[in-house]
Amino acid sequence: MNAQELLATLGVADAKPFDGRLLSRSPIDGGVLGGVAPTSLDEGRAALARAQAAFLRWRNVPAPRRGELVRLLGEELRVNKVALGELVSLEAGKIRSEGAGEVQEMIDICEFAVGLSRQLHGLTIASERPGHRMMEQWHPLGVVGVISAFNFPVAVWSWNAALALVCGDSVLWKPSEKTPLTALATQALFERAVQRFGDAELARDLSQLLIGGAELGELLSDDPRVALLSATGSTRMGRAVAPKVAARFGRSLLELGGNNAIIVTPSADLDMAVRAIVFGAVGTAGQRCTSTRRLIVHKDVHDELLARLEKAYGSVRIGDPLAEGTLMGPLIDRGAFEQMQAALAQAREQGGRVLSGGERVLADQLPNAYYVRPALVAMPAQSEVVRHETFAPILYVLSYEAFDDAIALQNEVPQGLSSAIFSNDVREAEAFMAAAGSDCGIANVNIGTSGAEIGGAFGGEKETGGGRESGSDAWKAYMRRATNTVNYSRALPLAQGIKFDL
Ligand code: UN1
Repeated sequence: MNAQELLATLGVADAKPFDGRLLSRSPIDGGVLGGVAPTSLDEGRAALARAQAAFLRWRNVPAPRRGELVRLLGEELRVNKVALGELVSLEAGKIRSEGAGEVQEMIDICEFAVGLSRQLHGLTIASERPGHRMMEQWHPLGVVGVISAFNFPVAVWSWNAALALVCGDSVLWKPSEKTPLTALATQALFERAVQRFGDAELARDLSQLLIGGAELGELLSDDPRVALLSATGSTRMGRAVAPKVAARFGRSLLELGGNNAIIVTPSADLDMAVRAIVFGAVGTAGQRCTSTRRLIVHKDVHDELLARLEKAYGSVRIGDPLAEGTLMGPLIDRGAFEQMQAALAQAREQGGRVLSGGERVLADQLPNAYYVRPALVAMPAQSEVVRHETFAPILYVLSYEAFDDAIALQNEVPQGLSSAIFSNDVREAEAFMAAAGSDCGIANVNIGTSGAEIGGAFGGEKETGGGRESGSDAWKAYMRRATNTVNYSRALPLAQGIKFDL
């Protein structure tokens, strides 16, 4: 199906190309998929007022009932998985199974959140005073702003929205300007869930879209009604947004750049390592925040691993992401291609040797699309370019001799999202996960850096921003905690033994 047919299937009517609107282009061929009316600043302000009103209604709804709305959203996503996944492929250039996989992550988080809607519990705490009880409660927080990137154009909203909604919050979503159509389609599915909820008036405006540029991001950063701003994107974006939120003592949840490494040790299962490395470095054309960007290989297995990798890289099918057998689709746009080329030029200047790939392909047939061969680059050291996140399929290879040096290299970058080790030596694997091991939010053994399940808390340290979303207890960021002390005695003892008798 083409984009217009997919949008119609998904319930979006108003997405026809029109001059002066924000155009959505497909990275597959550079063609226009549709046009969307951008949200003006005034409209954004009005949406924020509606979001605040929706929060004030929604916070009083029992959490399991809030879960029902998210259950219905999950149902809509299940029914429309193929169509929405295909639209993700058209607009973001992901291969078919990764487009569908992204929608599966949305379904998964909805199911997780439905269960969570009956488990938003706090602790009961032993009081030091007789006849007293202490407890904590988790209450809804407010309006949650969500800023998302092109590479996970729909799932990032759901990781935030599914939790925010069961937590009693309302959501304002600013998707990437590069992927407005998938956002419209997701919004349409959400509206269907609202209609089926049984009390559409109550659920009105619980999640709204703000389509446009940085001025809308600023609105979310600056307005004190946005209690939590969850922002996914570059470290540069995070640096613009986070100080503004902090200046008004708002909360932010940041998912910024990653510079994820895989360490391959002498005992590693190289068959498994090769598959994990290729998926991590080449999957989504290297445009995941969890993409594998660095390989730290023990010198004893270096040559064999690289020979195998070069062979595997040579067999990666590049092209139309919707065609059967394609493993790597296009880069998102020309800018991404230029950044990749600039990084490769810097790598050469810094002593790197491009072992394979890096060049553009299919340019004759598709002059407005940017397909590349994934690049494998041997580096003499972890130089400046290696320490920088380039959102493209470039894998820098470093070698090591002593295990501690591998850990030091892994940690010696500004970012701290994901990391992995391939080792069958239990001491190495445990040391990698221990306090002095990987400093990342995600540290895996014998699986790669990307493709995390939603059940774990997702996010990372240092320039990655420190936020955690998705599973585990990430929901706590979307609620406020109240500590309650109840005195059921007839006396008023003070804590710490203080005497204050009138
Ligand atoms: C991202 O690239 O913004 O672990 C998120 C993964 C996916 C999430 C990626 N579950 O690769």
